[in-house]
Amino acid sequence: MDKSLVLIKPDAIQRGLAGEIISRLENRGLKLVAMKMIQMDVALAQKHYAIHKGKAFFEELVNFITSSPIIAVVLQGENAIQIIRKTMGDTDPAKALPGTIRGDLGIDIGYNLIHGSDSQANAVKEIDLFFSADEIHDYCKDVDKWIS
Ligand code: IDP
Ligand code: MG
Repeated sequence: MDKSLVLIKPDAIQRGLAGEIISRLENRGLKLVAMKMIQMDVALAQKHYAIHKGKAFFEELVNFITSSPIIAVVLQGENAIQIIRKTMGDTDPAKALPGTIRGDLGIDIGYNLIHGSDSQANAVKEIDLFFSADEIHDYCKDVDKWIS
């Protein structure tokens, strides 16, 4: 079972879309196993987005992600990483397909509502940045018996 880190970004919180976005992921059948609202500091933002250091948009990205609270979520499920990325849509909302979170709710690449881990290795690293082991819940949903 994969686990993935999702961040509901400041623009989503500001626009009142947190519930809508989390709902779309829950509705796919993914299981919420951890959730917290935090305001990221610059050190955490730089670690989380380390791969983008040196790019033209890096400073803007760090400023934005630290500008207002976010909700960090861990979702679990078969192929969770891939399913979340598909449900998010293309990084640029202008290119994201209708039906995706970014394609339905976004318009600007800098304000694209959601972060989702892009690989198993990055998911492990990112979850570890935001959550301690005892904040991640291991529980069963009866419906899991029907689909696994
Ligand atoms: P992802 O969020 O779809 O994984 P990444 O390429 O990892 O996309 O980029 C991380 C974040 O950096 C994006 O979600 C977006 O907020 C921001 N970003 C990426 N490319 C640009 C750009 O060209 N201009 C402004 N912001 C960008
Ligand atoms: Mg990324």
